[in-house]
Amino acid sequence: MSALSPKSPNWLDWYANPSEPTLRLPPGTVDTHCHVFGPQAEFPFAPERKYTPCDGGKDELFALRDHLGIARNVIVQATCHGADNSAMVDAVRAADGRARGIATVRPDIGAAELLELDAAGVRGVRFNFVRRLVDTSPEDDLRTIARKVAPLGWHIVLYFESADLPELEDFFAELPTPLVVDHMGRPDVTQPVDGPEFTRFLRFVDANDVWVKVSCPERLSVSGPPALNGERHAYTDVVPFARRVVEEFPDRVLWGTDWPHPNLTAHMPDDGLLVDHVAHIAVTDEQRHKLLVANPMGLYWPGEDF
Ligand code: 0GY
Repeated sequence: MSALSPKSPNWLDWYANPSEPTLRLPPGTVDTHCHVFGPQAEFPFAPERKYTPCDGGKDELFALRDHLGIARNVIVQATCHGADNSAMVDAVRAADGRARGIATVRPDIGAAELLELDAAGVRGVRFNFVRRLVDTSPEDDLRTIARKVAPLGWHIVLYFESADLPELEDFFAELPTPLVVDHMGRPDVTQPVDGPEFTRFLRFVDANDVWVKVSCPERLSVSGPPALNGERHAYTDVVPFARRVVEEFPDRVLWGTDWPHPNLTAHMPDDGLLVDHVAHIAVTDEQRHKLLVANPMGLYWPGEDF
């Protein structure tokens, strides 16, 4: 076997002992955005990857799920695994119906392979436009993929920087599947929540019935985590953005941990605190039930009881 690659310089590992959340998640809560990394010895990382992470496999993911009071996961293919979906599919299969997957595929993927992914629990593909993570994909290739996955009833998960939305918006609007946007389209939270950039994003969401993950406050925040003084209200500068989306689109918002939190540079979040953050962005029981249970169940486990 070839030698294992060392982690990227200054890589931050996931938080080993997350706190007990103060917020009790409603039964049936779905974490719609998490990843698995390897383990590398079993599932090697892709040669074209832009980073080499620490291991973060299915056993650790399921342990976190149980610790936080989460019922189900949607495991999104991480770019460090390229278009080799084996680690993600292995995790989804091992979850025994309690996980779905989002794959990365190439345009030449065949019908049999797509059906195999579908049978394993994959329900969508991710199109990634974040330049530090992937080489650019020609829009024609993405259209081909979209055409192939649409008949399966899958959706497309879009990951982009907010500054790139104006040039991508028309392409997104033409896609033939439901759309889900990661991390609220990565707003610049130093801008006003009613400023032109976020207003444009909200218009795009409204016009195209887009689903929005109000995830990753730790990635978007400039104010950062709380001081280590027992305060559990973190990432306060992101709250107005997430709350606005939850209030305007209560039936199309989704939440996720983003564990194992790739490519963070300043700090690694305590996943217990990320759960407590939910109470600040979805402030009523009804909002939280939609965000955490009803919406993701409708999208990923339609027809199943919560
Ligand atoms: C995220 C965000 C990032 C990375 C990936 O697949 C990935 O590598 O998604 C990032 O670096 O912003 O959603 O985990």
